[in-house]
Amino acid sequence: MGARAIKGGKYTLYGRPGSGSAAVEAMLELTGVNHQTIDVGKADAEALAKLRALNPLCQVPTLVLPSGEIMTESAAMLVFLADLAPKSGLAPGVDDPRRAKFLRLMVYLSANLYMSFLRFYYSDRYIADPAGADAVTRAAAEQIGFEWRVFDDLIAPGPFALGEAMSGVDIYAAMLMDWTDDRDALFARHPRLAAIARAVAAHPKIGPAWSRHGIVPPSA
Ligand SMILES: N[C@@H](CCC(=O)N[C@@H](CS)C(=O)NCC(=O)O)C(=O)O
Repeated sequence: MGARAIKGGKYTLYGRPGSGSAAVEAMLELTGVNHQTIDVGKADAEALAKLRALNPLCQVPTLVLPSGEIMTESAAMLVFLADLAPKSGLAPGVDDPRRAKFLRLMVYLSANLYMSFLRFYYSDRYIADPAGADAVTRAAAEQIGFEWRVFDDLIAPGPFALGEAMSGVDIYAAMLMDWTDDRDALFARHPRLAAIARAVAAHPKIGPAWSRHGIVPPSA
């Protein structure tokens, strides 16, 4: 299938407010591809069964490409969609010297922070003895703090993760920042992260998607 077919057809994003589908929804808006979103309520057995048939992990985001192919993994979707719209500058091209850092940071966020948030919010899945779940949550919170410190160091000097221009990394990171338990403390410790969260939320095509997902930017 050629690039035109990939761009021309309709994408279907299975998501849920406040979930990892927020960044993918924002990217679909930014790249201007034809798409629809389907909300999968946590208690909607029928919708969950449909999602499970597409993605055995029954997780959102799950993206159905125009070809019918199923895509899971938020970071992969963001890179894929940003690559479809090279003029958007949301993903440096393969020849761009910033490409390696772009890929590194996208996978860093997915493999580290996203996973730590899953331990934080779904702690009972990570320990056989339910009595230990609180300890898993506390350890995840510590790890999240550490991983934001490392991220902040990696993106210096800023203002955006890759320098002067916003990219998919900033959008992905801004969504994950919103999941941080004590956001005010995070933003006080890391003003560069707060600035990214504000700039991403202020983007006219991202703001509406953020509102649908209840993402509130930090005050100035
Ligand atoms: N590695 C996946 C993780 C997706 C994920 O865990 N999504 C959460 C919502 S943010 C979910 O659907 N959880 C429901 C469940 O696991 O039961 C990605 O990056 O897309």
